[in-house]
Amino acid sequence: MNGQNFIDGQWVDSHTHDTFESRNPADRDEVLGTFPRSNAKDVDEAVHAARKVFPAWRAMSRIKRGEVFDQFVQLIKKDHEELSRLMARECGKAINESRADVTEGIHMAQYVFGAARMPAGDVIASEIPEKDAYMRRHPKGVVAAITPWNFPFAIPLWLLGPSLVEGNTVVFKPSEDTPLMGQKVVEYLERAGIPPGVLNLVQGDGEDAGRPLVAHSDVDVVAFTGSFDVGSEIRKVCAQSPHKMAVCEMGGKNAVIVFDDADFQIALNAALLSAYKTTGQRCVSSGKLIVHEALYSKFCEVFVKLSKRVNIGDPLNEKTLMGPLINESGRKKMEHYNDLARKEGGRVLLEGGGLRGVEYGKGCYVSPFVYQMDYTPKSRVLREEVFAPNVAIVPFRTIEEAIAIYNDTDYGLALAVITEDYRKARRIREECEYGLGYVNLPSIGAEVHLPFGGVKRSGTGMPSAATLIDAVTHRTAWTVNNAKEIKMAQGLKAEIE
Ligand code: UN1
Repeated sequence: MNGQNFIDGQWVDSHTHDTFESRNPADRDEVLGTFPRSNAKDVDEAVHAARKVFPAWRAMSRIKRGEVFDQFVQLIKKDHEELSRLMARECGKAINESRADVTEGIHMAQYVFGAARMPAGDVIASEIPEKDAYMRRHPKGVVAAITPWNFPFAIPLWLLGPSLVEGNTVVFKPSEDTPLMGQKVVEYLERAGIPPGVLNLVQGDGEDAGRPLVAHSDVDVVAFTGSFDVGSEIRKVCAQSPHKMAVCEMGGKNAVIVFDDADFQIALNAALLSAYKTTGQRCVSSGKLIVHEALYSKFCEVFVKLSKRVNIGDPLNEKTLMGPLINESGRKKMEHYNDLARKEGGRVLLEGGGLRGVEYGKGCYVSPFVYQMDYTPKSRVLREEVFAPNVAIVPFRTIEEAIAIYNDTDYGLALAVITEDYRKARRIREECEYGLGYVNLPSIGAEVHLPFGGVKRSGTGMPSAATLIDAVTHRTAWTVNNAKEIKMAQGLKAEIE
């Protein structure tokens, strides 16, 4: 298929007339489509279209804007399976997880449709009895949404849903690894009735399309999910503008903390799911298992035994747990960290990394790499994100040690704690640095109506998903005097003498 940009309600090619391909990471010979390699001129047209229609979209009833998402849900439900299969082919995500990704997108659309009928502000008390005071949310204007390939349906919905229902217009640039899913999101929103110019799609890479979009003077908010390096670049660019806000969800170095009283089965399953779902390519994946010394050797033994049984292969096979990594640089990065783990003193329990051979030859397949690692401060493999199934199992003795091992990273996104003791869980809750905490669960599996975001290098502290509303709206104060004379707060005299 020949993909296009969507600008001001029209499907158009890029001014560059240049294109790029989307290939199946499980079979690099399969081309899913070609897409426009857009440049600053395309971006400018898209932002211009979004700016032009903003007053009309803002003036529309919030409930009517929400109804677009009801229509969208109805269309997506009919094509759920087809979209899931396309996603599995475009990003290599196992089919069961691809289905869950589409479902999560549906959930976000349902959420914003419902939220459109909920209060758009608050009634607030005043010092003056005759004064009525309100907090009213106003849309900010044009939102640039830049999304990753690993949740190519759900995350666009996380960003587009709240932005659009609150009355902003959007320029959307999906990852260059999943342009087809990006185009699908827009096609369905168009069919659901989004008016021309309200949602614009610009395909392309970060350098030629993403950069001018972030820098554009008519963009008010940049909502981004992706790497720390790109996110911090975006924040710098936005900081140079007098008004622009950056909302960035970046990486994580997450962990599962297993206490000595843990339910062993829950601990194992939580660790396996956190490490291997999406082949370790979630920002909430855990490559650091912090395990109490009393359980350590048994845990290592069983975890490795089960890691050997992980089904790796075709994402469309129902039994597959791990599809391929997204691309060759993902595989190189994993191999780099496997080597680093050895250099930093890791004791390898399960050799893993790139898989070759007939079955795997056409994709970037990898197998789990598992190692024991004693904690040393500043260890890079225990602090940096790998985005692949590279798993360190680290022993600890005291809860203070577990907390220190968890916190010793520049990231602070997700943690899971496995214990039957509520006091231990509570200390983890209070003393670890994270945005998402899970008790007796894996570190993955957010729900759309909860905040999603992290601290430190993981994010700007302005969560995405449903709570993105705080970033895409201004809280305005609106005060009304009902008295026949002016009365002032703070005891200010209201007469001119
Ligand atoms: C991400 O990995 O970028 O919590 C987001 C989860 C998902 C979202 C992950 N719903 O696992």
